[in-house]
Amino acid sequence: MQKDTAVFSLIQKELERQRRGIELIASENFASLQTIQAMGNVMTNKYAEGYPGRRYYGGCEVVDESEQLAIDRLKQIFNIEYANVQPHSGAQANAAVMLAVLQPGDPILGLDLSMGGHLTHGSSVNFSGKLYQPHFYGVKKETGTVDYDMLEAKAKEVKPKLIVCGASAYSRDWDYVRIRKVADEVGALIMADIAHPAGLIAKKLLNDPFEHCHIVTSTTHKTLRGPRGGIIMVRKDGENPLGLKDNKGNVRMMSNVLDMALFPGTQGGPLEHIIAAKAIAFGEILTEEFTVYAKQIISNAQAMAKALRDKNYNSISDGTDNHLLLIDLRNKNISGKKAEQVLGKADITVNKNMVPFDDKSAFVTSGIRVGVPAVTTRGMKEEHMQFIVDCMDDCLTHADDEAYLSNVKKKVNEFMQQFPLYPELG
Ligand code: DSN
Repeated sequence: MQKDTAVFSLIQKELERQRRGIELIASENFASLQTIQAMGNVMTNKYAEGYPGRRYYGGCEVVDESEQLAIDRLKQIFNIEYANVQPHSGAQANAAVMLAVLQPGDPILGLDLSMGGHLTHGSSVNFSGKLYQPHFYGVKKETGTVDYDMLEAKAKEVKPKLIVCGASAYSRDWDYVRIRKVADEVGALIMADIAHPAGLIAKKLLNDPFEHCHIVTSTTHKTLRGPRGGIIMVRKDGENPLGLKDNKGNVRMMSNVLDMALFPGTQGGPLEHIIAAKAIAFGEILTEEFTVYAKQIISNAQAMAKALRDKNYNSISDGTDNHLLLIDLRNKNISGKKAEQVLGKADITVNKNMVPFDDKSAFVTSGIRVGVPAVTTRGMKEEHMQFIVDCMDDCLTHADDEAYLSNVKKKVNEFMQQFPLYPELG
């Protein structure tokens, strides 16, 4: 068959874009070359509905081994009893958990999307807000940190069946002990969605959600630096305070209920080629090299927070415990949308993001979200954060000067040559 040059030339173009730019999207990262190569393998040809050792197709003996390896490595990373590595994405993982533990119309309580939450935590445009009855807590206006008093008051008022913690634009750690206390009082389960900080939690650099939250979900491609995908995890498999039942009415272990909810509940055949790549990434996370990487993420984020503060940029909660910062641009007289466009012209990639109590819409926004996992993978250290912030500030203060922006872009492209990306790909 003829090589599809149309698509392969676009893949090459995307590689060049990634190489020359400063990637600050907090949810993105650069998977290792072996992880990427493993995604394009013959396991994509295999149907394997079911789980290792109990499939609905023949010929699964090899993918059984590979999926089991992914499961075992993931269990080792987080010291847990149950892991499901089949979710195609974080959204699929969350959908399966909700199917497992909720009935349609049940109340759920999550962090408001406009305050840093996630679509799948009850947004009205998402399945989670359409199938269930969503309620929200927020952050405090004065501090930008989660308002746990509000969470408690809301929980007592609406008696959620599920409390969701975790966020996509929140730079502080979580008080899982407090959330568990509330959950126990109102008889709720807790799902912690750790998609963003999972790599830092894996290395014990942040509070441990597994001790206090009944179910934990994540993506695998953010701070975990693996292939695109999702996972579902439980530390103590027997723990089932709501007495969850299977479709025959028997009370089951959490693992049984969750496995069934993922397949056949919400997904069909697992992507065994991606699961092989997950196994590779999980193996990398278990190394000491990844510990150094995770620590560097936090140091870089804090160096970036300082450099931004020095230039009078306000970040929500005035700093970070993790890998990201949410910058409120209202004192800089530029919208998030315009900032994203302007920085893009200099090959600095960020996303516009609403800030808590934003007066602009989600399409315009007053803020941008910046994260350092990807630039840390490129090899950057604290001292490089100053260069990035200087370039960002140069762009944002010359937002309508095309010639100036083009000069910053040249500087950025030259700077990035120090940090080769996939040199093996030529
Ligand atoms: N799209 C992810 C993020 O950027 O945080 C959330 O799903």
